[in-house]
Order: sequence, then C-alpha cells, then structure tokens
Amino acid sequence: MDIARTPSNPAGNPEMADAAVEPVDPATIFRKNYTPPSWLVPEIRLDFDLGTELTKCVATLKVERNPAGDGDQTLHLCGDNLAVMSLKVDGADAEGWSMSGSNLLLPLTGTSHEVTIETHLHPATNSQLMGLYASSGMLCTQCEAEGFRRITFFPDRPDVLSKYTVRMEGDKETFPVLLSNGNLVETGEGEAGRHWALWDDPWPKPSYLFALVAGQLVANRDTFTTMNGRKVELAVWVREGDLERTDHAMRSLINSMKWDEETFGREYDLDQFNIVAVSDFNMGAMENKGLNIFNTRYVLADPETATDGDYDGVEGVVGHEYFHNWSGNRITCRDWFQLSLKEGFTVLRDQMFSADMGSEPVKRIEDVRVLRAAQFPEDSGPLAHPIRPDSYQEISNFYTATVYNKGAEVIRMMHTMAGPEAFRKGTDLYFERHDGEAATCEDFVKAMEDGAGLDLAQFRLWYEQAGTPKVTMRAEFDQSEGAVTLHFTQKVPATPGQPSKKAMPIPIKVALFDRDTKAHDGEKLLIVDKDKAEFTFKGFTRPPVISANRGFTAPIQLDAEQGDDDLVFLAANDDDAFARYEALQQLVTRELLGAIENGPDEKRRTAIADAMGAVLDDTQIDDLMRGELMMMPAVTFLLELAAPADPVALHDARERLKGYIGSRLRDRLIALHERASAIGYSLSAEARGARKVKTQALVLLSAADAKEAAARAEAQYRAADNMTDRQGALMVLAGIDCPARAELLEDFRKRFEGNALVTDKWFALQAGSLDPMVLDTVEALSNHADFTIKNPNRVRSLYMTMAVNQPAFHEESGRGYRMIADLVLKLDPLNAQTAARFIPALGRWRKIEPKRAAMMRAELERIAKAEGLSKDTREQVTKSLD
Ligand code: 0A1
Ligand code: ZN
Repeated sequence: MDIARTPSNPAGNPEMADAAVEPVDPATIFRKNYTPPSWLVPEIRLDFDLGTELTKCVATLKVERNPAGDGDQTLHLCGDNLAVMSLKVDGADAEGWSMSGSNLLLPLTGTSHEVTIETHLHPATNSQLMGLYASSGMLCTQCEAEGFRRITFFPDRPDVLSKYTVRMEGDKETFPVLLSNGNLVETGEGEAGRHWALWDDPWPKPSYLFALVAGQLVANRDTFTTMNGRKVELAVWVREGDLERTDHAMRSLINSMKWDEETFGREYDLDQFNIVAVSDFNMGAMENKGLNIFNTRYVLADPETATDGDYDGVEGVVGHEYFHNWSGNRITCRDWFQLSLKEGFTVLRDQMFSADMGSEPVKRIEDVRVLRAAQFPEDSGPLAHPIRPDSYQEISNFYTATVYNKGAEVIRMMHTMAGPEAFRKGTDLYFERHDGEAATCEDFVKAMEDGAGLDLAQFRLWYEQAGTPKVTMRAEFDQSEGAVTLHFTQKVPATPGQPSKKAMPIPIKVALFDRDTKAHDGEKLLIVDKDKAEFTFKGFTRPPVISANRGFTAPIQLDAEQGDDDLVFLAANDDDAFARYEALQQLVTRELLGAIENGPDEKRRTAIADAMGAVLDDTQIDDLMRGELMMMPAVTFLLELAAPADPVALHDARERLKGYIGSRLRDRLIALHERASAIGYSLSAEARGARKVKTQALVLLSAADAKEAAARAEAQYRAADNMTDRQGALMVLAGIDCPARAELLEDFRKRFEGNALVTDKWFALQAGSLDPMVLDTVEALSNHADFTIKNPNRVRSLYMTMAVNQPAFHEESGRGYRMIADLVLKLDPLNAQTAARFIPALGRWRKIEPKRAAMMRAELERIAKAEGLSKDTREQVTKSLD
C-alpha cells in the first residue's frame, strides 16, 4: 500500500511526522453529534494523469464558508493513505497547514478560496478496492462510503455537494475508454500515444458518488427516450469476451427506466447512462451518478453460464442502482446514519420492480426468506442496530441486512397503511420537497405524513429501536355472541445499548376463514400499537381459522398459537399465497424444533407430507410458487426460534424430514421431475418454474434415496442445456458419495475454464455440499491454482459458502470456526471490508449450544488479539465478544 508520508512533506509540520506512529483510535461517531460543515465546496475540478502503477491527481476545489456552519476558519480535509505532493491556496503555496492523523488542516483567511492539491495514487497495489484501484488491467473507483479520501483530500461527507468537472489523460492503448460521471464534453489526442477526455456532471453530488473508469472495454449500446422526450445513450461496458452476455442487463436497465417513470414518476436526468462491469468488487454494485459500477456477477448472464436466480439478481441490482438516481443521488443523505433513507427505500423500489417484472407472491416469499435468514439473526445478535443507527466506528460495517432489508420493510409498512395511491402522494412530496438536498430519515417520514396523510408519530420508533418484535396472537370464540376476539401481545426484545423498548405500531393483515365453506369475508388490517391489544369480529357460528400476517405485512416473529389442524387447513386453502406458504413453513418449523427435543411427531410428519403432496398436485398454482412451497426453512432461521441449540442436530432433523417427504412422495416427485424435464429452455415463467421444481424434486428425492437420486441428477446434468439445470443437478450430486460426483465436478470445471463467474460456482458447489468431508475439500481448494484471496467473489464463493453451510461450519471439532478465523486474519490486512463480513458468523455463538459456543468465542478472542487489526474487523469482533 501507499505510504502515509513522503519526502515532499514541507518541513515544519510536526503533527504529520508523528502521523504514522499514532495509535489508531477507533473513535466512535455519534448521530447526535452531527454539525453542518464549516466549509462548502460548490465546485471541484479533477485532473488525472492515469497510470496503473502511478496516477497523479490534481484537485482544484472552490471552497466557500458555510453560512450555516460554526464559523471555523480552518478547512478540514479528510485523507486516507495520501500524501500531499503540493498544496496551493489561490495559486500560491499554502502556508500553515498541518496534518492531524491522516487528515489535512488548512487555515484560511477569507470566505471563499481556490485550493489546489496534488496527490499520487498507486492503483496496482490498492488491495482494499476502495478509492482508485486496478482490476484486470483497468482502473476504476469505489468511493462509498469513505473512499474518495483515498483519491484526494476533501470534506468527504455526504452533505457537501459539488459540481464535478473531470479531465482524464492516459496512454491510449492501455486506456482506450475513459469514463466519468455526467456527460462527455470533449476528447482529444495528446503526445506520445496519449489521449484525454473531459467529463462534466451538471448535478451537484457528494464525493461518494464520484467515479472514473479507464481501460480496454467494449460496449453494448442502446437508447432510451424518457417520458419528456430526452434521448439517453445507454451503454453496458465489459471486457471484450463478455459482450454477448450483456443483453439481459441492458433489457433490465431499459425496463427499470420505464418502470420508474410509470410507478414513481421519476425521469432520468442526463444524456448518458453507463454501466461498467468489474471483476474485483467488494459489494454488488454502486450507483455513481451516470456511471454505475458493477460486480460482473450482476451484469453478465446467458443461459449457459447463469442460473435463473442469477438472471433475477442482474435484474434486481440493475434496477436498484438505477433507482438510486432519485432515491440516493438527486436526494442524498445528510450523514451516514441516514443510510437507510436511500438504501431501505431503494430496496423497496427494487423489490416492487422485480415483483412487477415477474411473480409478485413468489418475490414476496423470496424477500421474506432473505429477511429471516440474514436480518433476523442480525437483529437478535451482538451486532443488532436500528435501521437508523445511533453510533458507529466504521461505517462500512453498517451496510447490513438491517439497514437495507429491514429498512425496506419499514417503508413497506407505510405503503401498507397508506395504500398505493396515498403512498405515491407521499413519495411525490418527498422527491419534490427535498430534490437537490442531503436529507434525513425524518424528512422522509414527515413527507409521508404530509403527503400520504399518515400519522407516524409512534411509527418513528421503527427507526429508533433495534430487535425483531415478538408478537403473539390468541383467538377466543364466544358462542353466545357469535364473536371471535383476537388477543395480541407484542414485545420488542432488548438489544445492545437498548435494554427496554416501547410498543410500536404493527400493521397485521388478517382474514377469518370458515372451516366448512373455506371462504372469508375480506382481509382486515389491524394495527397493534400497544403491549396488548384485542380486536373483536362478530357474525360467526363456529370458530374461524385465522390467517394472520398475510403478505408478511410486518417484519415480526408471530406466534399465532394455532393447532396443527389450523395450519394444515391454511396450507391447503388460504387464498393469500404468502399465508399458504407460511402455514406450511410453520408446520415444518414446529416439527423440526420438536424433533431435536423429542424425536419426530408421526402425526405431524404425516400431515406435512400430505400437505406437500397436495402442493405437488395443485393445478391452481404455477411451478414457480410450487418450488417455493417445496423448500424447508433455513437452519439459521430455526436457530432464531430455538433455545441455544445444536445446529448440526437441527440440520440432521431437517434432512430426515426431507427424506421422509421424499420417500412418501417418491412417485409423485419423479412424475413432477419428468413432466418438468420435458419443458424446453426459455425465460418464460413456465419454463423457469419447471426448472425450479425439477431441482427441488431432486433435493427431496436425494434425501430419501441418494443412489436413485444420483442417477437422476446425473441424467439431468448430462442433458442440461442451461446453467440452472446443470448447477441444480451438481448441487445434489456434490452431496452424494458416488462415482459421478468427481467426474461431473471435473467436467464442469473444464467446460467453463477461464470463466471467472462459473469458476466461483465450482468453488461454491463444493464448499456448500452436504459431503461430510467438506472441510477437507475447502482446505484443498484454498490451495487450488484458481483460488486467490485477492478477489472478493472467489473468497466468498469458497469461505462464505462454507460459513453458511451449517454442518460444515459447525463441525464438532471446531475446525470450521478455525478456518474462518484464519481467513479473517489473513484477509484483514489486504481487504478489511471483506474480512469484517466474516465476523458475524462467529458472533452468533449465543445461539449455539455451550460446547461449540465456547470454541466460537475462542476464535473471536484469537482474532481480537491480533496486532494491527483494521477498524472494520476490530469493531465487529469487539462487539461480538461483548
Ligand atoms: N450503495 C451501494 C452499495 C455499496 C456500498 C459500499 C460499497 O463499497 C465497497 C459499494 C457498494 C448499493 O446500495 O448498491
Ligand atoms: Zn443501494
């Protein structure tokens, strides 16, 4: 990495000389301490002289005293791993400046100045992938949240908005394509094979939205004409061999642009929109103004190499980044505590978009599955935080399922309470009122109150309180009155720093079914806003069956205290697809939690297999929904409901139940597999559904009779003309000890040699397998020629897959824990952000039985003891041990 100081440091700056040896103090930043910036930067010009080893950057800032600031005459500029090569104020060498740690302090005398700073960057050795870095020969940037300070010294905070002009110059052969934000205004040839480009972004933006890309790229081009007739040039930029895999991303972009106009009235505001795919990227993608930078994984897709799930991922992420143009860019965040303002809202927008492009109920089930598997455990563990956190040490650690997914659920509740039309009035008002501003979550809530006509006084608690509310519902029937009363209780559990909680308004949709007619008299929206609440409904001659939290209207754990018979009834008859799914999931959950204590319950198992059989036979539902209904709840979700448990025992019980269902329904599953196999490849809902049930049938069959299923999986693999079938078959085979396993894994590797995204799948298939030798395999794979710790996708495909593979990670000896801790220690100095993301898996020790919990803690302690740990990892480890 680059050094913090260089000989160019002017003499007489003692603070700077000390900077490198100063102990790193992971100071905590508090939301309540927000103060407006003392200086604004209305304009910035950046001049880049590009090189992979050395890039020179000259930044010219027009700075102005902020009338709303505290009057501090010193300009505070953030820096990270930067040295000042030259510093001028109004054209003359600057005087009296100093370093405070890695930041630059520049005392100024007037109210407006021009500050010019030169910095030198070393993209080739930037392994953190923040700031300017090299990825397979190209140069690109990542600035959110605090990466811009690795490019130049700047007030790197989201409430400082500037107009950017960017000039980039470099060798034409190495960097034929030169991209930045906004519109391309001029290009030209330089000396000695060099060329340059000048970009201008008319929209003021915070530094985290700055981007540049330079490299050998080719484009898939198209155009989109907006609702007011602006013709936008669209381009998806990739490396040459990848061009034929970009059509789905382009189609998704065009669909997103149209959808946002129709659904939210939002129009695009530049003449160009560029997407660039990069293979080394810490996250999914980034919404830089007019120049979205993507992990290749969310751009490239064709039937041979991408599964249906991958196609959905591309569509969702392309939509997500595009929607940020309004929810994030035109209206940005005042400070990073407001992150959910842009992320929660944008996730909701991308969920609605995907639902509209495909199947709404299936999308809802998928989103709830992710929430339960990833966010619920976070909300009940040591890293729990409100969707609007009160403090942080390293903001990168707060790009979480809570801020994103629970954030989306909170806004979805507003949508549910307001209804779609009033909700749209609220968002219209929000966009109109705050366009061009750095806003707060409070601004959003207020706009919703004023525009949608909601009273959200108590609802604001959803922004303040962490923890998944636990809600109980009990139905009481009064024969003489013909009345049914629903008694609710709610409790928001204590979370770190929040020992006692207040009751929140929880919108719950219910329907009351007549047992005989199997009908109900309409959905009702109940708002449970106290510790205890009750609602009475009249006109019943017998106790109805209650379908509750239909559509999952609130992100809660609901215990509806229903008997198995009622759940069986709802699994068969509920007209709300989510509620039907939920009834079956609850029945399975009850069975599995009971099974680890007392063994299986024969009656319930039979009921589950019967219900599953009905799902297989039901001609009213499509295969996409059938596939969802065939899946068992995740072990991580089950652990949320159990007392500290043995995760391997839970996993085994889950496998046994799958095996029971697989043998009870063998013939029907085989028939389903055969019916689905006859449907040819296309991206239609029918064909996608067929592929989904095909693999789900194999999953159940393999748990019953591994040998028989192996033959069927092998046939599916050999006949496959697409990645969904091929990966599905191999996933099943990877868990079965049979000759085809090694042969087909090798076939898969060879067939797609050189394709990085499919090689990731090859690693993940093995690391996620049910093979008892999986940890040996992971260890061997870490030494494979195709493994590299430097590529986050590759690291995740091997190690994150293992960390979520419950029997592997929780292997009795503690070896899984040790391997993850070893990885964290090795990765942390190279890529702190990616390393820190592995800590939560170990931090879940409180949910695990004491013997394993002690080993998990011991690994956390070993990490905590390491010297020179990054701020990212240090924060997560310390909190996980508390
Ligand atoms: N704003 C992006 C997420 C993102 C955050 C940080 C990053 O730094 C490595 C990258 C991307 C989004 O929500 O898509
Ligand atoms: Zn986002």
